[in-house]
Amino acid sequence: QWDPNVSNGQVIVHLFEWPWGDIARECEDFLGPKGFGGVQVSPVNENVVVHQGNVNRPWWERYQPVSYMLTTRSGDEAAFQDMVTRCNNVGVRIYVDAVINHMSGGWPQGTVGTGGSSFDSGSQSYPGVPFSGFDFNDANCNTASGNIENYGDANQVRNCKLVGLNDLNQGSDYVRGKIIEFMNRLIGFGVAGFRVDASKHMWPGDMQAIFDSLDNLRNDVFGANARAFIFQEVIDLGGEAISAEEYVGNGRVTEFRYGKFLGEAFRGNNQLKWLSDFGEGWGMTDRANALVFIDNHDNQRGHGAGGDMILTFRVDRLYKMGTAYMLAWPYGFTRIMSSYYWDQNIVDGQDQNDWIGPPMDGNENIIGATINADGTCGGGWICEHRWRQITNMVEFRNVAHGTDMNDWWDNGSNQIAFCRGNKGFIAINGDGSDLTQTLQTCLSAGTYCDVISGGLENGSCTGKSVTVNADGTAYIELLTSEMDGVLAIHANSKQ
Ligand code: ARE
Ligand code: CA
Repeated sequence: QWDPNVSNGQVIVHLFEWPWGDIARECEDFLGPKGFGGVQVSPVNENVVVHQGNVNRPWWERYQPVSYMLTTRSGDEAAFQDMVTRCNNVGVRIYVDAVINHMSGGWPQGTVGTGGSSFDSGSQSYPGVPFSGFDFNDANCNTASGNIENYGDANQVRNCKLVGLNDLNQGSDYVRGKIIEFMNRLIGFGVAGFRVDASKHMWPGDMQAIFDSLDNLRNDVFGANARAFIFQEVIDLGGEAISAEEYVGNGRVTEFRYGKFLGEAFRGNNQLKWLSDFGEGWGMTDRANALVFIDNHDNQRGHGAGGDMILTFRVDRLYKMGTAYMLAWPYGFTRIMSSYYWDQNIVDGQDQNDWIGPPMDGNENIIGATINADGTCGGGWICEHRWRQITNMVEFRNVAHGTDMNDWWDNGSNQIAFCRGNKGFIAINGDGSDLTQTLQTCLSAGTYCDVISGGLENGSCTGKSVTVNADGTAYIELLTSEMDGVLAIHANSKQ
């Protein structure tokens, strides 16, 4: 199902590795008031507790399920349920990262799960579900190692192990039943949908059978007959046996080319003027099927796809420019990444610290973000979603929702501007020279506050002001000396 079931806004944020209690508070204090539509949360079900050499509680342990008990480092079932209720109460939706392709891989007997369940990866015994050897795909996998060896062979991509992870057979009624039961429990708590992890590694038909069997969403929250929003993680940069298009019948797909293309453009490997037809014109999937983002939890640390072109918080000026473009541009359903910081240690192009998990205390419990007086985060959390320039562009996207792009302008290289109907106007300067132009803003005459250099606070503008003339034109100035390379005004920022 392609509709995100939002009510509060058009942008969701991935609060990567956040504890449930902190997310509940964030919904009430920030996301609700700022017009965010929802939150993608980290995997909710029990996972392997990883201690392996110097690798201590990596973030990626949460992608190795042990059971469908709702106990992780983000909290237990009661905390999860409370979070969903409190977020829904302020109109903010919760989307669960559903890891249903596989269970854990490669851990000796005696390793425990975050909920205390025992399991044995080697004999494929997961008494907490229960799953046993019969429920996995080994007999359907034809590679010598049992792992995926060649992404050019669709059969092995779906029936063999992804990086050694025991591969569930979703063709089996029993396995389907357990997955459906798990997802329905979450729907019963009030979630609005799912990010479906490793979708490329499951047969679209099996997934459809599972999704068709899910309950309707909660009537009291979503009204009658609402269905779970599905966005499937399929990395498709082209050139493989499996394409994202095979999955659009089930729901949206993660459009990984989007962030890669934008990274290339903003990093100077392509000119911004070409972004005038960004989207289907660039070979990407239909906008109605796309879930888009600048970076995700994988490619911000060199996992997944996109390589070193991906923009992240580490290149903050470019990141804000890329994010502003994404939120102003009418393509796809948009997701913001919200990260924690870690020190990189790059050896031969590979970050040796790409495993590092969120800040934790001596008991290995996650220490969530602290909130500074200026609204930014502390304690090692980046909170891109609280960067003024990004938060304010969330409002821009909400205000412009339902309009098209019009009145594109560029200077022939990297200075661009466009309108969204008569609701919003944005200019971006990616050149090494000042932008000083009179441009069509499409807005009604008046004085507007630029929401990038500041914003409207209690009726007064803390940033630059733009005067729109009776004919909709305005003098726009975006100097290279300014902190940000973006100027944005919209119907709600009129002074
Ligand atoms: C970890 C260790 C491994 C170990 C394994 C088993 O790192 O060394 O063998 O555990 O013990 C995440 C991490 C993995 C981690 C895994 C389980 O990224 O490193 O393995 O958790 O703990 C492919 C998939 C795509 C997947 C990416 C990462 O197609 O679905 O790889 N993304 C999702 C999540 C990840 C998560 C998983 C799936 C697993 O977002 O966070 O893994 O649940 C080309 C192909 C892509 C391919 C990509 C990288 O671009 O087109 O399809 O993506 O290469 O291989
Ligand atoms: Ca599989």
